[in-house]
Amino acid sequence: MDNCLFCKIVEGSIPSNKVYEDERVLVFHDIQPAAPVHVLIIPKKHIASMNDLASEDLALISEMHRIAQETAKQLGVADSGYRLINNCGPDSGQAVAHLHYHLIGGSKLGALVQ
Ligand code: D5M
Repeated sequence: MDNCLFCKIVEGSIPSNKVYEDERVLVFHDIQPAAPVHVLIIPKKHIASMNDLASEDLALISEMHRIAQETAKQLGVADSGYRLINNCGPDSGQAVAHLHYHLIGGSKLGALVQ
């Protein structure tokens, strides 16, 4: 998708600090970390938001959850705990219109809603 930041990261025209990659999913460090561990888990396919998921995407979403579980282990937060967050739409603060999960941990996390 033209003009999508995360599509450009998938293509490699914008660099990222990668943690995991396969044919369908990419995991990379968030450029503005909110905690000691903060990575983004994205599908390589452009899906604008959770609202745009189709039933054909359900296997992909399931795979992203399995990769989140593995990434939490790899980054050492599986036992201490972490959050897996999706922002969808303006009120959530979604800034990048390419579906992504934030995996955040590595410290005691504060209240989610202010
Ligand atoms: O979160 C979008 C997230 O994307 C936000 O935490 C910053 C992050 N971001 C923005 N640009 C980059 C680059 N170039 N690399 C890594 N991370 C990036 P949202 O849920 O849409 O508010």
